[in-house]
Amino acid sequence: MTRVENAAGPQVKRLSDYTPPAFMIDTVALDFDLRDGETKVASTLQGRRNPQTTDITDVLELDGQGLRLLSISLNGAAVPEGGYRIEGDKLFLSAVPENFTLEIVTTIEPEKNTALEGLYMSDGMYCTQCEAEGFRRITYFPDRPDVMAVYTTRLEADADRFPVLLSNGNLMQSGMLDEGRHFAVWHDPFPKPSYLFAAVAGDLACVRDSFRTMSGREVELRVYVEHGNEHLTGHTMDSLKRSMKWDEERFGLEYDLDLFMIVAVSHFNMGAMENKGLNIFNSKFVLADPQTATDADYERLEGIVAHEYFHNWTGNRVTCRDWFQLSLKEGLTVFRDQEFTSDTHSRGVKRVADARLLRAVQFPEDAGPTAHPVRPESYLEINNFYTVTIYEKGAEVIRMIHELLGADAFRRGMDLYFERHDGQAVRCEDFVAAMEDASGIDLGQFRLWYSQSGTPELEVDLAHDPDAKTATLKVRQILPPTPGQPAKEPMLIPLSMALLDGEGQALPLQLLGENAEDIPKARVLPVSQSEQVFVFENVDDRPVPSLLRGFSAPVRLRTNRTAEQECFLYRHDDDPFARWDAGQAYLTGALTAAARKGRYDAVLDDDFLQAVGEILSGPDIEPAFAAELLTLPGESVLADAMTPADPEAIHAARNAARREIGLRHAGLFQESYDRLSIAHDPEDMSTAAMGSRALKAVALGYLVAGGDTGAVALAALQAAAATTMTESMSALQALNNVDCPERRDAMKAFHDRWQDTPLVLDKWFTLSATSSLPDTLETVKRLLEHPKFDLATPNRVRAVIGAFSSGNPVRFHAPDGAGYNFLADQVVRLDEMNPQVAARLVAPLTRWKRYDEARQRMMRQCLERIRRYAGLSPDVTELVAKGLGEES
Ligand code: B3K
Ligand code: ZN
Repeated sequence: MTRVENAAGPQVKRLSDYTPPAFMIDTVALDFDLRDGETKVASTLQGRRNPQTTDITDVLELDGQGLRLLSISLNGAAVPEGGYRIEGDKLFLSAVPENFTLEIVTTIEPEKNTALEGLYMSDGMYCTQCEAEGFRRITYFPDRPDVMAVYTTRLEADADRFPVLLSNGNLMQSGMLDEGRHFAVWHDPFPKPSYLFAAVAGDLACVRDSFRTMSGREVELRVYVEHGNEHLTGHTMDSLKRSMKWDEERFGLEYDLDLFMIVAVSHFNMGAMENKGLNIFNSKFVLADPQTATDADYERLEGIVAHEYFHNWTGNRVTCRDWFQLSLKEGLTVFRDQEFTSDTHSRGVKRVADARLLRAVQFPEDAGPTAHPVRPESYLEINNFYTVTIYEKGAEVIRMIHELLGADAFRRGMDLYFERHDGQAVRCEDFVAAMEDASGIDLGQFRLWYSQSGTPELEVDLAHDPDAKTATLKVRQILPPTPGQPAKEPMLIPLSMALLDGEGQALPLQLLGENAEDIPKARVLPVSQSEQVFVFENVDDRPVPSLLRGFSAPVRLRTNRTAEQECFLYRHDDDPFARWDAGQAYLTGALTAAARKGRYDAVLDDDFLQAVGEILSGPDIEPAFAAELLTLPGESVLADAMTPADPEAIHAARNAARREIGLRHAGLFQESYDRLSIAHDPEDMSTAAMGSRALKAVALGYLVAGGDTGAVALAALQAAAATTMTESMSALQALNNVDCPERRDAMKAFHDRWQDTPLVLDKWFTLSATSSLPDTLETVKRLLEHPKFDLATPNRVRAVIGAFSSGNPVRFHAPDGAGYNFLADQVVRLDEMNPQVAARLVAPLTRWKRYDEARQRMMRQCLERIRRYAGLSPDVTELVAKGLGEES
């Protein structure tokens, strides 16, 4: 499909320009005639003037991109040439009456659609992706989420090649036609915006199951996959059923159609899509068995299945008024999937994993040139706003509301939100108002979390007065400037805290002047001013403050705690997040200090090393949590804490710390490894078994890092003997940065074994691209010539180019700039084909301010080189402009 751009160039859209649609569409009847080389789409719209608007225009505005218009008729009469005009991606139809029927016939070429938006082909099947603005690539339509209509869809195609014809809702009719063709008619009774439309036509196998809802309705569940993959759908089906049950139990939300379908496709720009009743998934998040998917893959798959299912209420039944409100559905649905995982597995471990992600990816975004509020004010290309800020920071904002209101009031708020807005397209503000009204709690100041970008910094210092027996917490919030927001208002930051005595016991927290009854041992301090002081009474000895417990707010915490106190908390804090975080704070301090000095001996204190030993030998610690405690901050998190960031020094410091830990505790790691090897069935997918394997992988990693000669052999043996992908990958990961014949042999054996299984081959590509060995960039360039490399397959692009540029900082930031140039070349090459995926790759180049002058210059040059390229997509244009500091 050729890209047709507005003659005036892509336009910036602003929230402040929002106007309601002049016309609403009540029903849509679509008829797809799917034929090789040309698909004809006939659309019949029943519409009427929007009673909610005073706009008296008689011009109906439709979106359309890359369409060939065959005919257009209004209320049964062909519209003459002068009755409409097409300008760029808009069609303006004049003289539209109060009520109307509009019939439009267009043709499209799904075979040539490499952007994978709208209707396209993947491995010989037709499928769609309409969010955010893909529907306009199918037919002319008011392609905006506040136009909600009831859809009836007829699909017609060759019966042999496309025996399965699917769309949203319920199947109404199907049958054979002449010339070996057949048809199916689907009807979705729930009004929906166009972005939730979906259609699929292909030769697919179907796995069926069913779910009885809480009101006793039987819902049919189907998972469609390529023939031969049926046996890989078990975890998807199981996750779906558990999600359906959980949403009933936790939120009282029941599924509303009689049928729920998931279709797996190999070519997909992201993870999955929540189309009403017909979710379309990247096959990576559908297909799994212990031989081909790791435990981490199982967990991700489960989380994504849950997320898409939960969208049925938070997203589909109540949707967004406009795309500035994207976090209304995404932040809330991420919060819901996080809660599902926490209730299903380990809450503490999930909280740590979410915090890790936020710090590694969202904090840098919020600190860089693409920083934007959870509810942005403007955009050039909406696809660029499916970000960790909208999703993960958005979920943190919901979580803070949950904490401020308490679980019961939050639930009442959810109920009120659905009562008020079911079937509507609304704003983040409407959600917050429902929460306020249901709880009686004023969220006025809290709303700044939606409008102010950037990560707040919380400076918390403790002072103890032994004479007055008081402990004073001085809290300061610093709100760093971000693009377009030089100065900010103080925010409401819930700071969950406790004070621990020398034994690690929490002390009663009696605030100055407070009544002495029922004193809690943990509190959430409402930090609402730039500077604030909280005084606690009756504190005899100097306590250690346990801060930001449960990661109560998405902020950067700075304290006056000593390294010794951090190690103390790492040993004793009873809050899993705070315990883990104290360790991370200690490690970040120690490793960045080593990196700054360029000294890589004795990076870690004996105190910390001892604490590691206690974790390994301590009996009462959940293995998955122990694995988190023992995992050092990633290189990107460390880079974020060092100015200017020195990727090589950070890599060296982190390696040195790993070596020290591995050497010091070789015996304990070996013991853990042996104990965890014998105790479990490698195919047991329970939370406990997965946690034990995570710890075993950590142990193997440290054994190899410690440099013991036997360890490499042990990892090689594990790779050779592995019967599951988890075992196989943990061995290969342990070997991945060691230049040895064992690594080469194991990688070759893995490649040869899995070369015909694309999802597993992607793992080989990623391992190859993320090795920190010096010749990795050369390897990556060779990978692009590999017969199985394909620029048209987003999973593969991410597995090679994305993995290298985002997951291999030391090689990507090579001092000669070769990594940057490589990425710039690939972005330009891919942009012609798939702008959305190309734009995703640009981010690392935009963070140049974090590095030294030489790197800054080279990174900027690469951005400028990309910008000079003629015909650049709006997607990449926007990110490059922001990267170069040009505001849109
Ligand atoms: N809503 C989709 C994402 C659509 C991305 C469009 N570029 C998946 C999800 O968040 O559940
Ligand atoms: Zn989502």
